Amino acid sequence: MLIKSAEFVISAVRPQQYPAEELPEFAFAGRSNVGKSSLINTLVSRRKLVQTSSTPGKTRLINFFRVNDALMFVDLPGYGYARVSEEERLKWRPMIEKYLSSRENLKAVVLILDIRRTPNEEDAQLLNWLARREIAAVLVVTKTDKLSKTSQAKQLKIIAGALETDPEELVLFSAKSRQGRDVLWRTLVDLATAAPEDERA
Ligand SMILES: Nc1nc2c(ncn2[C@@H]2O[C@H](COP(=O)(O)OP(=O)(O)OP(=O)(O)O)[C@@H](O)[C@H]2O)c(=O)[nH]1
Ligand SMILES: [Mg+2]
Repeated sequence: MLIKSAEFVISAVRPQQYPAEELPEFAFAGRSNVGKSSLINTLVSRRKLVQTSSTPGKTRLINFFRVNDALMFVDLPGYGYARVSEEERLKWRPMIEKYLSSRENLKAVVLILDIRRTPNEEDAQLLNWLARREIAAVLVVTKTDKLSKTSQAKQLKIIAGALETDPEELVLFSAKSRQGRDVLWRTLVDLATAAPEDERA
């Protein structure tokens, strides 16, 4: 995918702050520090469009980015970071659920997982929550550069098992080597251009 433009639009907390629902939208979700913001930067080939950090809990608001004037990417705050205050943790769920359940233009949620870790209860809960609302989920396993090919294959089985899916359903990704960038772009473009259910022949 050739990126002609990628720009920050707004940081939102409340629905009134969300931008217009005029472009196909993708939200990026996952555990704190899993690599959500890095993945977006890799997709848009901008090193610093989205702020990344080795300190977990960096992204606290819902950040909207406009790509090629054709798509909207939404960087969601990560879940499960123990050291954010209880107050912030309690705000997370309603803020994210409100966003996910209200966006008419949301095409899919890209759920990002760390190849080195077994998915936890929160990952599984989010996936189930999306399935119940018939929101498409794209499963991406990132940081593949951290493991050998043999360990990767082993982890993929464990991750797929924990999420009750097939290892083939998982997109392998690395912000470091850029593995998976083209595959993920193709998946997103297909989802963005697919006709809505009721318009299909
Ligand atoms: N080796 C390697 N490191 C990565 C990769 N993706 C992200 N990282 C590192 O992981 C750390 C967290 O990355 P972020 O992109 O900020 O993660 P995040 O999920 O946005 O984190 P929060 O906003 O805090 O939830 C940073 O130190 C990144 O450099 C990857 O594919 N490979
Ligand atoms: Mg982030």
